[in-house]
Amino acid sequence: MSYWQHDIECISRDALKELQLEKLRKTVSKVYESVPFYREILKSRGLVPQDIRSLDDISLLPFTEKDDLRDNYPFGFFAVGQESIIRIHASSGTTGKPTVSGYTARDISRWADLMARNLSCAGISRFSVVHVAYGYGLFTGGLGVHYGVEKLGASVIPASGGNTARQVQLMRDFHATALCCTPSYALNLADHMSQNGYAADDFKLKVGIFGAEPWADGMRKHIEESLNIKALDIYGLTEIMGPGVAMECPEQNGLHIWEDAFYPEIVDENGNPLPDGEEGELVITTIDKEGMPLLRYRTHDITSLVSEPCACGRTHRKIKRVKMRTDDMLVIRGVNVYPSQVEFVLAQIEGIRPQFRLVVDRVDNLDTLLVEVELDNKLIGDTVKDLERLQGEAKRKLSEGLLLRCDVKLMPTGSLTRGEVKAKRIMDLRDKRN
Ligand code: DLL
Repeated sequence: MSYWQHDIECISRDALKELQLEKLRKTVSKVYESVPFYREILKSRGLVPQDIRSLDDISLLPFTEKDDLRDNYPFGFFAVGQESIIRIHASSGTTGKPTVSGYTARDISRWADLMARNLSCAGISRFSVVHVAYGYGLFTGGLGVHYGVEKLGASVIPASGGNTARQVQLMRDFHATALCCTPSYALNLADHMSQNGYAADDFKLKVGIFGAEPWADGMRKHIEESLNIKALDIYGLTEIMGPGVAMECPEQNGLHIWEDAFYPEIVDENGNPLPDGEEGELVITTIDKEGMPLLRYRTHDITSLVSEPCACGRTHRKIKRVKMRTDDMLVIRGVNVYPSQVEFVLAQIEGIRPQFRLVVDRVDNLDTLLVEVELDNKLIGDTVKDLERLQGEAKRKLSEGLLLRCDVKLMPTGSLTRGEVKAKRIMDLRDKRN
């Protein structure tokens, strides 16, 4: 039996829009009553919730920025009292205070339901054994996926992150059929398997559900080949819910964003709405949340909306895979560099893996870029000459691809990720030099 909720996932676009408008109006009324931040902005614009009469009226509503959440840290955006909140998550907050998200019992149940839909979309059923190696804790990955697996009725292995050797053993012994973790950790698991003499046949894995960080098609190919699985992309963020806001279906050409729970928009750098198909920043309004509903949240993730019908039959629009964030861009000696460009170039070079870190520094007032990149384990044991040639090739291709001179350091397999929550792609030391 599958969890596919045909009525809602294949609902007609007109019925979906009607449902969205009803939920949007409820959400606006709720935040107007309960969240001073929104009430004050709406009042200052002379607006009351009843002014939202059509979905297009969403453009009357204010954007919410990560900084607004920080300014109201920790609970200023909660729309219910603490007695109604049953769980709190927070994102790591590498650049300041963490951003917090609070969930009511209904929110947790809705999230589990959406996650069950996501898993079902990947072909998982109650006959599946799902190994969850996303971190459990304040990070939404572990618990978010976990509750979805239970709701679906599959068996969950709550492995959390770390201890790769043990994870591989558990996956083999418990006959895991699905793996959920970050794509960079999936690569680590695959390496451990091949380094320790396991063959793909030793495992029953069929599908992987990977997300929480950008990963391109080169990385997908690498993972699919080494684990002999289908690798699907899952998107989400703490502020909006956690994993499961959007999920790739087996067509592998975009992620369905669940429009019965989220209202997506794409905007340009000035916040002006862009039509479907055009690339810009994803903005999400939650239309089915009680604990912390957000209006027009600026995700800073760059993507576009796909409105063409999908062969899988689901009618919810898709987002293209998120390759970069607006705030990911590095400016090095005046040249704009995105980590996704580096990943793209590295994917074309035999002998290295799409696992890298950009170290930016300033020497004698000049910016420098060092790309640390992991060697493919198949190359271990090759001669120093081979390594020198590989380093030279990577340096040349990166310098050409980025239009920027850079250095390359080859790193041992597995040295850049150790199953922490997410891969850290950028180390910018320039701030320390000022
Ligand atoms: O990463 C939630 C999550 C957990 C998603 C497990 C998928 C799987 P945060 O820690 O709040 O939440 O980080 C959210 O991560 O704004 C994106 O920039 C990035 N991100 C998440 N999923 C993807 C993805 C979780 N599939 C931020 N592709 C988001 C690219 C992603 N980037």
